[in-house]
Amino acid sequence: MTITITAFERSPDGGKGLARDMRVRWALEEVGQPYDARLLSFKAMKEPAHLALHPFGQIPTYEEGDLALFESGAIVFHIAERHAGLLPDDANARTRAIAWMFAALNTVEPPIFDRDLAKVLERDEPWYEQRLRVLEDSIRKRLGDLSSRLGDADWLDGAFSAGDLLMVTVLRRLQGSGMLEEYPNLSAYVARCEARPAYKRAFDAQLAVLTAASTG
Ligand code: GTB
Repeated sequence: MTITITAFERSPDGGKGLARDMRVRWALEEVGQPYDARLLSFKAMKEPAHLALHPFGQIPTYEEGDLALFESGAIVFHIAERHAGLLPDDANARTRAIAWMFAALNTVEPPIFDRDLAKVLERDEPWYEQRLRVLEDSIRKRLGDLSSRLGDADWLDGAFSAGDLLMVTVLRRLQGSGMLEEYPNLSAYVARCEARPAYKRAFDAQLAVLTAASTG
């Protein structure tokens, strides 16, 4: 059955692979599932056809036969459940990998997301610098704890899993901020993921969208 995901027609990140279709593309590449990408403008995302798939008018979505999904975490979880390669077979290890998926999205991503938002929306506020400091302190606390837990292991818990995949898509948003670079084992962890052939294929696919848009 053909899998179709949605992605930005023109990602505001300029091809850095920071939009959330990247995690879905990467998960599909890890498990060897081919997919099509339907590209959407910001306008099309808010039109009824897309709102029927995604109640908040966002990307990514995922369609496969009569299944339509939204929320990148739910999509990655679905892919990991259906195909070998992203969740361990052992029941306890599998549950722990799922806990890391939640940790990435619920514990580590929120202050990183809030910082990105503040940098765009709150830059002119008189309290901006103070707010930025508070957010960066929260991020450093998460990174410090994560760095201690990872130690010198390659992955968060045993073999590479969907937990690592989501965590790294979250950490990548900090690249170049200086904060991630304060934790050499986390920088190396991100680099290890970026070196995976499946990651590279996903990255190239999202970049090709932008290249086609700028030459077309
Ligand atoms: N919780 C949802 C999920 O995980 O799927 C969040 C989905 C979401 O935020 N989608 C964004 C979107 O559709 C794109 S990924 N935005 C359009 C809208 O809301 O109207 C977020 C994103 C966008 C841009 C960058 N960037 O330029 O660096 C990074 C991440």
